[in-house]
Amino acid sequence: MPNMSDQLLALLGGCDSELAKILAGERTRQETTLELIASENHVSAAVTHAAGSWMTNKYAEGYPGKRYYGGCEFHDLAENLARDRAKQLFGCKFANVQPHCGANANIAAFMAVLNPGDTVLSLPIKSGGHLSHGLKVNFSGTFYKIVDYGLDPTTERLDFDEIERLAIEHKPKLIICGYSAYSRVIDFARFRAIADMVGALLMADIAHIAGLCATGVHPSPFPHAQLVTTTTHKTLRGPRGGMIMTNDEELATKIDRKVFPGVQGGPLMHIIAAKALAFGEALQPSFKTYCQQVVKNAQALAAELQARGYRLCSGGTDNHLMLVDLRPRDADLTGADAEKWLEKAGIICNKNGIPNDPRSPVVTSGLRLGTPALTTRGLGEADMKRVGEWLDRVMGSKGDAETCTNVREEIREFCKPFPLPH
Ligand code: DSN
Repeated sequence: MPNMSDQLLALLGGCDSELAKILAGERTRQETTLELIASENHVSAAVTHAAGSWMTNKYAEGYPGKRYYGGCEFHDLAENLARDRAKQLFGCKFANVQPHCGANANIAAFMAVLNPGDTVLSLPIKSGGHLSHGLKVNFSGTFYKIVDYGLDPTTERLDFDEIERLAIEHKPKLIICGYSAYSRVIDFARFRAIADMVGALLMADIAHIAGLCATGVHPSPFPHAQLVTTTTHKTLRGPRGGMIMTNDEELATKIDRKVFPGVQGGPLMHIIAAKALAFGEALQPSFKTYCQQVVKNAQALAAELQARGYRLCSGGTDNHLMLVDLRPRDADLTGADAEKWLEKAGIICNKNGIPNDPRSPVVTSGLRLGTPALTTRGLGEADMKRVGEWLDRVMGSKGDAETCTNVREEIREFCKPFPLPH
């Protein structure tokens, strides 16, 4: 099969050598580094090229069969295919595949069920939640009354007694579960029981764990959550985008209206075509094996880091990510320094606050590490031991220039048998 990335670069080289150089540089960067950002992945060549296809040329405001523009015959087919595959994948009755991203999906979901000023109970970003779940400077914190629930300070896990107490006290209209930096299984049934107790709706934002939920590697939010939002590009390994799902027909109508015309204009039809393709890939048995390996790899990396003196928030991981408290290894080590040093050495990750972090969000005492991208490249549990050694060597040296250069070269060599999908 021809290498389509090479073909794209050759085409660009002929018409825009400046951009061709930038794209080639990024491909080499991805190919020669270890990607440990928990929210990133490497899509298949087919998804890359569907997302870069001529489907980008079309305006298709509206929904299949009810568009505001002519010429949508194939766009209707692509969007219906994406919707049907999403429903099959998650075992639900309705999917809107148009949100451009996870935050847009959340805006539309909020607008479908809330009025400005209504109360929402959610986990704040500083404890592992997402900014669109109620951060003051975000739309969510601006237009709605947000009540925070926290994690149990000892176990660093969800504290359902406290969540129930807050729900009874504040009577929220919406309770949100699903997080950006929480490494444990989410008990959706328990959340629904609390929501029902106070007459709230339950929204699960499964942006991070979508692939795991689709394959049964993490329990499904259905039938518990009435509203399910997600991104399509993290563990689900599709193009960058968002989606909203529900089983409730009345809610489905409201969601459609809030996505378009409520929040967005023309859908990104090239991305919707790529979503259809990625959902088809995720329906294959091999995708379940992949998701199982993502978790095994995360657990292997977690064990290696613990053996080297790092503390993992909540004591470990059940999913694709871990939150590493750096202080027990070195009290002066910050997430910001570690992120910078590791990048020099070819390991890409992000600094992350840990629960009750005494340092600011731009400094932090932690790192968030995830295994979806490395697992896509074919790395296994034994490789995670090596990754843990490199992480520790760089951080243990305090970013010493020679150590970073040596590790960078070792990683460049190590990556060769693990090419990106082209
Ligand atoms: N920025 C994403 C993440 O890294 O978790 C969430 O939107």
